[in-house]
Amino acid sequence: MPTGGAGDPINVYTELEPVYGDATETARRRYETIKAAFVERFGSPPEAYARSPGRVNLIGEHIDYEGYGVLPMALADTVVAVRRGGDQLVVCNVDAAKYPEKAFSVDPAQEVDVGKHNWGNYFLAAYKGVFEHLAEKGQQAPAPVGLQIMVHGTVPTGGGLSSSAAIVCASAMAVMRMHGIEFTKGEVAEFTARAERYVGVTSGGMDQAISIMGMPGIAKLVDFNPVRASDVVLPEGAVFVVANSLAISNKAESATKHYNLRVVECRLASAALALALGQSREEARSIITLKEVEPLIEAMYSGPKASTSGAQLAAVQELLHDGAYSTGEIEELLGLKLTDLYEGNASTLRVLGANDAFELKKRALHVYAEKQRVPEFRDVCNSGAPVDEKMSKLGQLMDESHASCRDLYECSSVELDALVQVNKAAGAIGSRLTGAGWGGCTVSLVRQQDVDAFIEKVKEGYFQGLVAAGRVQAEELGEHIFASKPAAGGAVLNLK
Ligand code: NG1
Ligand code: MG
Repeated sequence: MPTGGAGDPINVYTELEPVYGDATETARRRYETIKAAFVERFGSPPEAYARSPGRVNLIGEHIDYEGYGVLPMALADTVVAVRRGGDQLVVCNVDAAKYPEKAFSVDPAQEVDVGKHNWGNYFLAAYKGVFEHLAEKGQQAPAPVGLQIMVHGTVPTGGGLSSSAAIVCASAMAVMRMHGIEFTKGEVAEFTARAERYVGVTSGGMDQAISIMGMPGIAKLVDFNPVRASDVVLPEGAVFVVANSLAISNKAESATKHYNLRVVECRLASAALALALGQSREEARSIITLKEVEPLIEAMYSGPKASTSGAQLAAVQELLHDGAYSTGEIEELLGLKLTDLYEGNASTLRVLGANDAFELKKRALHVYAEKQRVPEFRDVCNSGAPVDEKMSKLGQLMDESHASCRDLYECSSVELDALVQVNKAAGAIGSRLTGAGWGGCTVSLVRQQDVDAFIEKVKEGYFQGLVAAGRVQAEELGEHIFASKPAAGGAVLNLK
C-alpha cells in the first residue's frame, strides 16, 4: 500500500499495481506506448519511469500562497521516462506534434527563459530545483549527467488541474533517480513548489504537495510551513465530477494580471492591515501574508472570538476601504516605492508595470472566509452525521466558495459561471470553479447513483452548444467531463 507522509521516502515500485490498482491493464498498455516512443527516439529503453499526478482542489482556493491549508485530491498523472546518455537534457513528448522536442545544457545554473513560454521549461525548472535543494542542504552535488527523456501526460492541460505540477514533480523524481539523490516527500514537495515559480507564476505549494503526497481513494488536507498532509475520508457515495469549461486560462495574462496580481494584492492588503493595526511602516513592509496579520488582529480584538475568521473579517471591513487602491496611495501609506518593495523580484515587477489599481478589501475578505471553509469541510467529513446531511453541508461550502471566488476574488469567468449553473441545475449538491480560475474546470459534488444522469445533463446543457459550434468533438467529451478518482501520489517505477 502506498504511503503519503511528508517524512517518507519517495515510493519506488517494480510493478504498476500499487499505483494504478484496478486500472493496471490500461496503464500497462500506456507504458508500452511510452517505452516504444522512447526506444524509437533514443535507441534503447528507459532506465526508470517517474510519475506524478495533477489534482482537483475540492475547497480552499487562492489561499495556499497566503499560508493557509487547502483540500485537494490527486488525479491522473504525467509519466517521465528517463535514461542517462549524451551530454544534454533532451526532453521529448509522446505527443510530439503538440509538444516538440527541446534540448538544454546540463548546467544547473542556467536560467529558465520565461519570456519564451515552452513546455520544456517545466523539466528545466525541476532540474534546477534538485540541484538548488542539494546546495541549500550543503550537500555535495554529483556531476550533472546528460539525460534522455520521454514524457506522457493524462492530466488535462490549461484547466486548473495542475498538469504543471505533475510534470515538475515527475521530472524532479526522474532527475533525482538518475543522479542517485534521495529526498523525503516533504522536501520534494517544498523545493518543486519553489522551482515551478521559475516558469513565471508566483504560486503557492498546494499542487506539488498533493502531487507528491496523494493517496489512492482519499483527499488530503495540505498545510504549509512545513508542508504536511492529513487524510480526509470522503463520505460514502460522494463523487466529485470534473467538467472543463474549455475556456483556457491564458498563462501570459496570468503572469501580469490575473494570478500574480492577486498575490500582490494580498501582500498589499496584509501591509495595509498591519499599518492600521499599529505596526510601523518598516514592520508592515515585511509582512507578506494575511496569515501573518492574524496575531495582530487577535491583539486588537481581545476576547474569546479574537482569533476567529469572524474577527478577521470584521477587521477587514473596518480597516480597509471599498474600491481600488492606487499605486500612489499605497506608496504613501508604506513610505516606499512599490518597485523598491519588490526589488529583484522580476515576476512581480512585471505585475507592477501593468497595473495601477489594487483591490485590497475584497481579496482579504475572500481569503479570511475561504480559509475557514477548509477545516469546516474536513470536520464535516470526519463527523458522525448521516451521509445525506454531510453531503448537503459539503455542497453548501462548495457553493459559498464559488460565490466568493466570483464576487470577491474575481477569478471566475462567464464560462465558469455558466457551467456552475448548469451543474447545479443538473443536480450537483455543490459546484465551484477549481484551481486558479479565469477559465479551466469546475468540480461538482454528486451522489454516486446520480453520476451518469448528471453527466448526460451537463453534456446537454453546456457541451452540446460547443459541439454544434465545432469547438469540440462529441467523441472527445469524455475527456472534458468525468468522475474523478483520487490517484496515488508521485512514485518511481523500475519496471522490468
Ligand atoms: P492551477 O492554476 O490550478 O494550477 C494555481 C496555483 C496553486 C493555487 C491555485 C489557486 C500554480 C502552479 N498553482 O493552480 O498554487 O494557488 O492556483 O488555489 O500556479
Ligand atoms: Mg499549474
